[in-house]
Amino acid sequence: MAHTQTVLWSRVLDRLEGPRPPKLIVIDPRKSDTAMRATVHLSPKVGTNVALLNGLQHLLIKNGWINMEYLSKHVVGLESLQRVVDKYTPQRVEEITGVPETQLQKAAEILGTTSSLLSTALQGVYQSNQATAAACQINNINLMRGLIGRPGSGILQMNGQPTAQNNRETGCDGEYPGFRNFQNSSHMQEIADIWNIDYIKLPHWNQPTHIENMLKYVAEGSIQMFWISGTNPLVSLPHLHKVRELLTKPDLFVVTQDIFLTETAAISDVVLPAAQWGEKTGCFTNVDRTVHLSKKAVEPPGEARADLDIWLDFASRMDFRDKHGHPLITFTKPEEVFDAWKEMSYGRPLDCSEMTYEKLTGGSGIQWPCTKEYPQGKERLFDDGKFFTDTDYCESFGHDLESGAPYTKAQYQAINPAGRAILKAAHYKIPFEEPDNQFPLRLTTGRNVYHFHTRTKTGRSRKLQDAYPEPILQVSTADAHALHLTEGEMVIVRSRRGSVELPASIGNINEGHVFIPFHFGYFDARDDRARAANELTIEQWDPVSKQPSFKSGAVCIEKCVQKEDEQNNHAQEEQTTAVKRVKKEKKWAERPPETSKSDRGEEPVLVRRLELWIGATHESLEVLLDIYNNLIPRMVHDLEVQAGLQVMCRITRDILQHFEPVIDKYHESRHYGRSVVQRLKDAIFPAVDEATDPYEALVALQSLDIYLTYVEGHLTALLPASQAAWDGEFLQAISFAQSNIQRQKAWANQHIKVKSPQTLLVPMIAAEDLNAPDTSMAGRRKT
Ligand SMILES: Nc1nc2c(c(=O)[nH]1)N[C@H]1C(S)=C(S)[C@@H](COP(=O)(O)OP(=O)(O)OC[C@H]3O[C@@H](n4cnc5c(=O)[nH]c(N)nc54)[C@H](O)[C@@H]3O)O[C@H]1N2
Ligand SMILES: Nc1nc2c(c(=O)[nH]1)N[C@H]1C(S)=C(S)[C@@H](COP(=O)(O)OP(=O)(O)OC[C@H]3O[C@@H](n4cnc5c(=O)[nH]c(N)nc54)[C@H](O)[C@@H]3O)O[C@H]1N2
Ligand SMILES: [Mo]
Repeated sequence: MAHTQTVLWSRVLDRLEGPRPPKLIVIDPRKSDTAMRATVHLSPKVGTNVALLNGLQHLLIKNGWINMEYLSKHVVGLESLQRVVDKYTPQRVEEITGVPETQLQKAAEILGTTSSLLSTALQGVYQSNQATAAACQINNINLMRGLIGRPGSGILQMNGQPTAQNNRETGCDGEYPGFRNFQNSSHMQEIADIWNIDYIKLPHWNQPTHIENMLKYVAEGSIQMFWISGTNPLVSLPHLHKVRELLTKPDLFVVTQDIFLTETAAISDVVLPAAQWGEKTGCFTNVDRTVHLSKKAVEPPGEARADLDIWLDFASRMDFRDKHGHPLITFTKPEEVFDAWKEMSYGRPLDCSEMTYEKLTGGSGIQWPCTKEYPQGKERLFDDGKFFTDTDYCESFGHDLESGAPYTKAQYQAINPAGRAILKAAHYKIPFEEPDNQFPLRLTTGRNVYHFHTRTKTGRSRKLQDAYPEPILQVSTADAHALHLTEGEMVIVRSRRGSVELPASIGNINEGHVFIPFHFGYFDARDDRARAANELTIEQWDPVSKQPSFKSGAVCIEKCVQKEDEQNNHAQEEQTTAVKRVKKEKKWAERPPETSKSDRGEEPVLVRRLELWIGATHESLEVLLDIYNNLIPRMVHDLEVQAGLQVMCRITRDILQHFEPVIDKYHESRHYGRSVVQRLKDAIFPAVDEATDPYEALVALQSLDIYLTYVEGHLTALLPASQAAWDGEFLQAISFAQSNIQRQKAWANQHIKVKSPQTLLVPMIAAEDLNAPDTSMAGRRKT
């Protein structure tokens, strides 16, 4: 906080220096400037936040320091949380995190006995192992104590950048405008209505595509143009070697929109010069929901234009239309955009409908919600213990914290929060890349107060640059000693992904850990050393938030100066070669597209794989009919099943009928699907003439269930494809098929359940061959 949230920190310092100073608990593997002021500094191993926070909750519960009255009225999930944190005794927590038991107890006592509690977290949580799971545990602590929504108490789960919060609010950061839930069709319909577009044109089959997936699509070639605005990925994304390779692919067209010629701009096909904050008008939101209006102070230099003007120009050239053929985007200046946003925010938690540019001028901003009820904004949220968790209102149904899979509406309703907060529990899991003999140290990366991110601005400010002129490797005194390192000595740091060459700075970090600030790329480098922290980092991300794990990975250190007879160690930067490569390979980009085609030889034949998938779906349905007609009756002698089979055939034929127009429209190629489906059928349905054993009937029904899952998988993929194709009839046909395959699965499952107890529990005359090594039905039949 002392380095990165300097406004918040100055307030903390005020209190610490004032009368009745509060107690400060800091959790950080480094003895940071924030930790220097802590009453208790817990210094866990990088990546063990969940274990530590579970340990604190364990002690809160064990000591009866939780507010049962608050919990019973306003919170759900206490029992499952209790079951999990029960396992995190101080002793076990010490084993996992390295934090001494007594320290943990001291911190828990402060948390458990304080009458007010403000919690804040940032990237040491969100960019570390189990990011979302850990962030939830912080919320849990305030909730268990009932210390939220009152003066002096609350949770500041911070955003990093001044514009990060409003990005999230408006839907530029992996979610939908106004905290709308993509799994809630009325939320999606609201957006479509406000924009006056057809519902199907709103992509909502999933959360928006996150950056690592975008890079994957670049690699696969399905993204051919990449527009980068207001970010400098060639310094800030993990595993830079790979990012550089991808963004300099000869057939990728890269547009960069920035206020400076960054490392990323240097490899781009087109650079759009943007105006920066003082040169344009717009709003941003603080962590306490205060919306500020920032007015243009000076004209942008040269050809630079405000981002908004660039987007609007693009929109008008693209001639985007709404469903009535009118221009989709009608606003021309920031205030009109703000008015449109007010409409979009209406009725949502962040309702700004009563805000105006006029109200935002002169004072010090207004907190949302700003509505008829709260025309000057609302100071405090959750003061009534009501949370935004109603099924129809909530932003998300939540996720499986370990796998990241979104919960369904039904799963959410089973928790039934109905306006109560949800305690989410999680067990500690070890990080993906743990140290080993080859890479024995834990890497973490982050910031320094003098620089902002990739230094496009602070690197150009003489005072700031001089205050912190180059990156360092922070290493513990013990490790430095073991490696015979001296302060300022040049070292090479290696990971499985790359290496950097930096001077060492010794002390104030846990043993076994190293820290590198990620600010330094290559735009102002004076030599050819690799020095960006992200040369080393791993492209892993949190399964829920999709934020990269910048605080993770294993590295080793080598001295630069070797013994006399050996060559000195050196880590060479790759940015310069990347720029040269682009200049050479992307020559086509400077010519008109016609020439570029012939330049690349013959036009490649483009194939779309939808035809294959439709063919395979069709094939799987035809074979399903075969299975019903031929196989099942031979294996399941059961009147109830026989009768049901007629129904199943009818349902399947119905699906096929609805599917026909799709085949006609998009065409199909059945060859590939046919060979797969035949192999599957042969594998799961043994070749028998007639079977009478009830055990075999059970197996046959299970095989049917597997087969139906195979059919269903095709539909799972076709549904989002039909949405992305903006084809309502296609979508209808697939939805129809999905629900009707579901019906068939329900039928098969019902019969499995009916048969299983009799078949599995009641002893029958021993079929010796059940123990034979070949346990397949066909095999047993032979013996
Ligand atoms: N001066 C300055 N201020 C900034 C920025 C900047 O670049 N420069 N950037 C802004 C932005 S966008 C952001 S996101 C914020 C980031 O703000 P912070 O999150 O405060 O900054 P970081 O340095 O990334 O990480 C914070 C601390 O997390 C610790 N840490 C690392 N791994 C772990 C772990 O596993 N567990 C725990 N408990 N701690 C760990 C690190 O040692 C580090 O001290 O700063 C904002 N403010
Ligand atoms: N290893 C490691 N990597 C990290 C992190 C870490 O802790 N460790 N932190 C991560 C975090 S939290 C963040 S937020 C990212 C930051 O990563 P980036 O967003 O890539 O870093 P910035 O340097 O802020 O890049 C912003 C770019 O926008 C430009 N710019 C500034 N104002 C404007 C404007 O008004 N319009 C336009 N079009 N451009 C403008 C700047 O010149 C700059 O090139 O880095 C991430 N990367
Ligand atoms: Mo950030």
